[in-house]
Amino acid sequence: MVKYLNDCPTNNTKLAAWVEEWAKICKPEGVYWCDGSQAEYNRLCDELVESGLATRLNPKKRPNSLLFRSDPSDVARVEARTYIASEKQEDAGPTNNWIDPKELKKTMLGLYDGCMRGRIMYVIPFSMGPVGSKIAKIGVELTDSAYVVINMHVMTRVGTKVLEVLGADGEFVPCVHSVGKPLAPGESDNGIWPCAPIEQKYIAHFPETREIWSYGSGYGGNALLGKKCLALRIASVQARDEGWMAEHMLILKLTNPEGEVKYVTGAFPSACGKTNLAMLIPSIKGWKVETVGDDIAWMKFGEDGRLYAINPEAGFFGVAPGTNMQSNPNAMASCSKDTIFTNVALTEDGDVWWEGIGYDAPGKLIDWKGQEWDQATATTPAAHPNARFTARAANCPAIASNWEDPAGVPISAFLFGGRRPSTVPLIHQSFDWNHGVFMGSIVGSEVTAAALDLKAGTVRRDPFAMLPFCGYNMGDYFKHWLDIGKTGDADKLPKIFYVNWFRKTPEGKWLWPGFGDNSRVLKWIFNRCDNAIDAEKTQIGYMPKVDDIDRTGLEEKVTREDMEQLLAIDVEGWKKEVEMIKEHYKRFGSHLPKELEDQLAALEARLG
Ligand code: SAT
Ligand code: MN
Repeated sequence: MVKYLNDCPTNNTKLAAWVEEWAKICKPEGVYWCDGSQAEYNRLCDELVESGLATRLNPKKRPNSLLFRSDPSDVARVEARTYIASEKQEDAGPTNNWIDPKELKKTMLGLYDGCMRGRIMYVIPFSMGPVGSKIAKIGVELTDSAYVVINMHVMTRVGTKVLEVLGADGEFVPCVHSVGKPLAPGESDNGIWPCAPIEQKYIAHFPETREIWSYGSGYGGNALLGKKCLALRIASVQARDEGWMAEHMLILKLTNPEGEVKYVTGAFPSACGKTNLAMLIPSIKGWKVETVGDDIAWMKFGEDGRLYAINPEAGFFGVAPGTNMQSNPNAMASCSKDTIFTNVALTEDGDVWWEGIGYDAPGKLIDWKGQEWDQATATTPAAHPNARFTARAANCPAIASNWEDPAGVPISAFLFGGRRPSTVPLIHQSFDWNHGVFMGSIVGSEVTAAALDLKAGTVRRDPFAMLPFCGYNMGDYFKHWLDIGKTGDADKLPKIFYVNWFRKTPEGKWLWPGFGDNSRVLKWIFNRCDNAIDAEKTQIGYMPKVDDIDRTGLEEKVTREDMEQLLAIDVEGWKKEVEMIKEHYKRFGSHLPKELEDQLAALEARLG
């Protein structure tokens, strides 16, 4: 017998039956339908504090904010336990883990059987995108984690209003999540983050049936199923089938001194400063950058033939370490209140601290493992390097006033980039759409000596920054990008650019200051979108002339000679790059589109 803790608020019989079915499998103590209200959020926060899983921060320092410490084994997405269980292995492609869906379901049903004993099953109806937007999608997540519920409250739009849009026969993506730690009668978590051992963790996607099953982890992208699982892996499959785009991209609004506005999206591998770029404060006078999204963009063609983007999320799940008043004051403001912190350090006066916050630890701390920590003697970091803040987008001072426009915003430019100390210049623009798709397909970051399994100087490719997030064969995903170019009108499609903030001199000195000064490159991009400025046609694409990047006020930091280096074409380096791209492309076998092979051959020919 399923026990319901509140009345079923939906007349969607499919949804009600699905919840009942899973309650019978997971056997929770009770089923609770989330309404998405502030009262519900507050109540769950209080319960989490009472149970010892969360610490309430000093309201004078961080109003309405909590700190969680996860299990040390449950601190990040686990790509090795993330699966695309398509019917055919070929459809998952060479970059995804695959298991036969029948076999995986059998294994996971064994784990789900009784997995919520002693816990509540929360039913979270959520909308990815503004509620009711034509671009938005509805999901429903079942979870036995109140931590997941409060994070979903911040990261998505949750509750009754979503059920109203769903109606009696609307479609939803079913998402099942359990921390995988049933409780015996009388047992409690005792303040310890519940999760299952690594070999029992599964983050599973069934692209044909558009289902998400997650088991054993309570953390981030493993557990907040609207984010990477739905908004990227499942949505990328839907986008392919329906002719739109689900991308791992920030969205920013750029206004020039004349008040003209353009919207730009950008895909960068992790640790390339995507959140910082989305929230940057321009160093050039009269220009304004505002944030629409920092992680995911869903784009559809509008009636005028342009691509319109929405941010499917409602909050930021940002990396705390390294975030400070210099690198990202807007992110600092976003997490100044109403924030859920995970795995940062706690100060004596009930505030948070992390490495790279911009000041020394104010006295002794409690580190992310719950141990006393003293900066003078510490040998391990106080905050986990992947410690996070979950903050409301509405609390970001740079959030664009129209960030929730259900119609989306029209995109003028796509940016790609990675960490490339050599070879790749500060900025270059594609000749056309297909050349831009080529650029996206070769995105990557140079491996540093810190990654033991890879040779320093080699490039770890992360096409379109989608490597862990594409829900189908990545070769077919390249083809989908090419198809979008065929559907769209060349004049109306976004222009495509490749940026590299990470160029170094041969001696290892950074050539470009980055952060707010990236606005200087955005200015060139803005003007190129209007063809308001000429560019030089080079072997690798269109490029600015040395004086075309505005260096006003930066002349000493970045000299004309530095600029020449930043914009130089390293023909030998690019020839080596071509060989590396050949290796990279081999992986996709017969799924690699001919157009990309042609692009590579053309680049090789242009290099001479
Ligand atoms: O944990 S998340 O997947 O949400 C964040 C990330 O890994 O980029
Ligand atoms: Mn991301």
